[in-house]
Amino acid sequence: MSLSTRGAEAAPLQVTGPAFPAAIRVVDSHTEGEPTRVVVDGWPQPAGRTMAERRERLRREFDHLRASVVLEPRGHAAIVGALLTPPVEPGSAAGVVFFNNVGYLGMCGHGLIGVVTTLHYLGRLGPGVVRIDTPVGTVGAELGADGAVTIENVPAYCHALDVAVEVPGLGRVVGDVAWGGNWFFITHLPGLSVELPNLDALYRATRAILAALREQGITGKDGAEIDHVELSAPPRRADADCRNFVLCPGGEYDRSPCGTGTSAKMATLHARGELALGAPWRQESITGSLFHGWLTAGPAGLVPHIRGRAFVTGEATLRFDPADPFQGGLVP
Ligand code: PYC
Repeated sequence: MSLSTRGAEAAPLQVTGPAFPAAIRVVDSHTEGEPTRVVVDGWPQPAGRTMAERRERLRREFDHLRASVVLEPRGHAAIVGALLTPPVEPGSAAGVVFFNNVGYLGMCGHGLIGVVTTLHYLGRLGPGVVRIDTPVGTVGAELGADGAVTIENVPAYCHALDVAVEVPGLGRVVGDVAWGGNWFFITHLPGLSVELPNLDALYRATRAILAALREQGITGKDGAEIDHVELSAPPRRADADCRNFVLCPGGEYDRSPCGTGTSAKMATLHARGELALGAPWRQESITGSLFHGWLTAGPAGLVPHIRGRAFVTGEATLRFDPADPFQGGLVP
């Protein structure tokens, strides 16, 4: 029997649709448990003078690549992707747009730590400080001699303290609205333990809060959509100040303590007079991993610093067979 099945009799059906490259090369890592997939080759560069323009071009022209790189069968719903671009600001080494199972992020703290660790792994970056442009501003990252990465995030701020939202099944929930590179509603629900065996209940509660925020028109500044919900809880680790559960926009939870979420949390603590400039904040995730954070004062406001570690878990060449019914990913 011949293994060749390509007979002249069966010309493949030609379906026109979005164009896929033959291959895209990626490097996978996790940052304190949360996965990042950095695209290192094969994805056409989006045009645009700013990173926000490039993110928009990605949304309009290359969304099929986002889905095919992140989703099953090549990935899974929790992966955050990172597309590297040339920089847009003088003094920056690169630009990056982060994306996930449903769309695009402003900034991504765990993702930036993953990007720096990946660039080091590829031999493109040594220990020291780099500036990287994102759609919400330029951020800094320092790779330490021990392999840990410290990011200097975009300025964070607390938009509103003690905002009440009526949530079906939960009643009146009070929380803070804060920016840390993405928009967060940060609250705590006594009686709901932040433990992995309790994931179903945590998903139900945070998804209900997110839906109620949308229905009741509770937003960030200038009507910006709040797309992350963060629950704070007492720490389990002796070396942590707080444990969290963070629901991300695609409906998945952050396995890391969430860099932008920790930034937003520190801004709310500062607004309450509970975290001084320079004071350490040790944020534990639901998986038990830890970010070290602190705030400094910058010309544009509070600058969050987050330190954590990422580990490379694999390298892959993704293929896009035109005959594959799931060439563009298993889109839910
Ligand atoms: O670390 O900022 C973060 C983040 C956002 C979504 C997933 N991780």
